[in-house]
Amino acid sequence: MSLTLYGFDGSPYVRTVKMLLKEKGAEFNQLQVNVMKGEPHQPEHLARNAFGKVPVIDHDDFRVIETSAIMSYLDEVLPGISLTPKTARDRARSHMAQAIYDSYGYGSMASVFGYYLFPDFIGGQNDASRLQGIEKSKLVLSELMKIKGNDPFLGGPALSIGDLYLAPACAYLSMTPDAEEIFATKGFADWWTRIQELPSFKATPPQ
Ligand SMILES: N[C@@H](CCC(=O)N[C@@H](CS)C(=O)NCC(=O)O)C(=O)O
Repeated sequence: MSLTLYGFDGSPYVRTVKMLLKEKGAEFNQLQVNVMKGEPHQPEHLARNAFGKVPVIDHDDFRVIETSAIMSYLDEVLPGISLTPKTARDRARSHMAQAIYDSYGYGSMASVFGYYLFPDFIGGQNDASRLQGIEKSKLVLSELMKIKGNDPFLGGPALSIGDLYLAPACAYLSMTPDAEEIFATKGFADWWTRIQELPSFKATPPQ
């Protein structure tokens, strides 16, 4: 069995996949496709993903693009702990977290952490978009914490794919002066402490 991950360590979506691979204890090769250098849009990577995005994985002769597909595929085929909750309701909670992050979270969070950490990549420091991003990120986190409720993780009692989606963008937000305001949401602090203690989180710092 061979497993190759295409995507560089600065990408939140790539880190989501790497955290799953670490949770599973899987062996894999990684080929750094650097988003900051525009490498996803070079012909070599466009042949892997015509939309010019990372991550991409090759599992033997089978290629998967799109983080949601990669995560559910790898969770199913790799041995180790399952990151898919056991009940239909907890699966829905994890899935809601993933979809909310994809649809409303990543873009708004990136307009905040990108402002400080990667201004050139997001087309320069735009205060209006950063302020809008702060408000939307707060809404996203407060809705996700409602989904979590009193459980330790977004999909219930155990770590699931939904948590692995949210963690990397929160790591970038935590490096900005806006983190305190965005993270003030009820329930977030406990979840964030738990995530930062995960060996899979510690083993995948952005570079
Ligand atoms: N829908 C894609 C989104 C992945 C994505 O946005 N990846 C970013 C890095 S975090 C990327 O490849 N950006 C390159 C670019 O847009 O030029 C997925 O779920 O995998």
